[in-house]
Amino acid sequence: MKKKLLAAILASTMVLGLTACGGQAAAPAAAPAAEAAPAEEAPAEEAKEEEAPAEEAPAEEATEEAAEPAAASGELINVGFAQVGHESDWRTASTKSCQDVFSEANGYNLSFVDCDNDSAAQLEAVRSFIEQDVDYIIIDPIVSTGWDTVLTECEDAGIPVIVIDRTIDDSDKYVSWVGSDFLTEGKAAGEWLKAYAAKQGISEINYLIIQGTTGSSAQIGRTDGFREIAKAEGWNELDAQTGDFTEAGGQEVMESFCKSYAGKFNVVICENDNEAFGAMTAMDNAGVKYGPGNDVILISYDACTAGLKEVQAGKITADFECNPLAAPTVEKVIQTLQSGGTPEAQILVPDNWYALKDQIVDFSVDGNKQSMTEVTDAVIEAQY
Ligand code: GYE
Repeated sequence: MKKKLLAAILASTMVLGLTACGGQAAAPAAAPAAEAAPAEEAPAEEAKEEEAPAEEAPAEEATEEAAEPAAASGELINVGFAQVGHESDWRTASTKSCQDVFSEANGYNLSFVDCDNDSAAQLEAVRSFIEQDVDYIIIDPIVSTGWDTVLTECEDAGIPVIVIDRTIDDSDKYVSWVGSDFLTEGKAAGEWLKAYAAKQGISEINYLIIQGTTGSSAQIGRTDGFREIAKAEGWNELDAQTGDFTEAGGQEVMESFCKSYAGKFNVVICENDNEAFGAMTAMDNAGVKYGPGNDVILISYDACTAGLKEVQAGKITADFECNPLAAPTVEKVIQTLQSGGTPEAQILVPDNWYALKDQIVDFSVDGNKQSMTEVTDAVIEAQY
C-alpha cells in the first residue's frame, strides 16, 4: 500500500517540478518573504490539476491510499528526521522547530537523529528509519551528493522523503524540498558590498572567505553567489578555507589568515554567524579592527539572535539571514500528502538582510530591488 502511494506521489511531483529537483539552481532569484510566501497557499490543488492529464489518474489513487495511514484512526504519524548535527545557533533553532512541530501533542512520533556532521552516519540514520518503517523521512543533507542509492531504498520501501534546508543534487527521489535560496544569499552579500564600498569610497577589495562545510549546498551557494559579484567587480580573493560552520573552526581559520595576510585584507566573509564569532576572537587577539568605521568589513550569514547582537554592537557589518524555521512548512507538506494531495516540489523559506542604519544601502539582486532591515532591540527580540 505504502509503495503504491509513494509511486503516485513521486510520479506527480516529478511531472510538476523536475527542474526543482536539485534545489537552488531552480529557485527564483532574490526571493525574499513576499514572493516565497504564496507557495504555501494551497499549492496542492493547483498541482493536482496540472499534472492529472499526464498521469494514469495517480491523484485519485493517492487519495484513497493516503486516507488509511495514521491520521484517520488517530494514530500517531511516524516521522524520522536525519538532522545535520548541532554545529551552530541556526542548527539549534532548526532542531527545536522540528521537535516542537512534530510533537505527540500534534499527532506525531518523531525519531530524531543528530548526525554530528558525519555523512556516513546520516545515511545510516536514513536506513534505520527504513527499518523502523516510519511514515515519512525528513533529511537535511550534510552534503549535496551521494544520495541516489539510499533514496532509491526509501522509494522501494514506499516511504516519502522530504528534504529540508540544504539541497540534494544527485537524486530526484524525494517529494519536496523546503529551504532558503543560498545562491541568492551569496549574491545579496556581494551586491550589498558593492553598494556599500561605493558609498564609503573604498576602491579596492581584498577579501577572505571562511566557508561552511565543504560540499554542503549552503557553502556552495553562498560561495558561488558572492564570487559571481566579486568576479564582475574585479575584487581580489586572497583565500577561502572551511570553518565547518563552527565557532572553533572560524577562529582557527581566521588565526591562520591573520598570520598569512596581515594588513592585506579589508573584507572577511564568514558563511555563518558562529564562524564570525570565532573570527572576531581571532581578530581581537591579532589586534585587527573590524566592523563599521574600522579597517575590516565583516560579513556574516544566518542572522541568529547572537549574530544580530554583534551587528548592533558594531562588530558584524552586515548579516544575511537564513531562516531555520522551516518545520511548520514541512508539516504542511506532510498534511498535504496525508490528505492525498500533491505538495509543491520546492518551497522557499523567506529571508531578510540586516545592518545598522548607516550600513543600509540600496542594491538589487538579479535586477530585483532588495530591502534591508535595520537592527534594533525589537528586531533582535523577535529573531530566532
Ligand atoms: O547557515 C549554518 C548551519 O544549512 C543553512 O548550516 C544551514 C547552515 C547554516 O550550520 O549555521
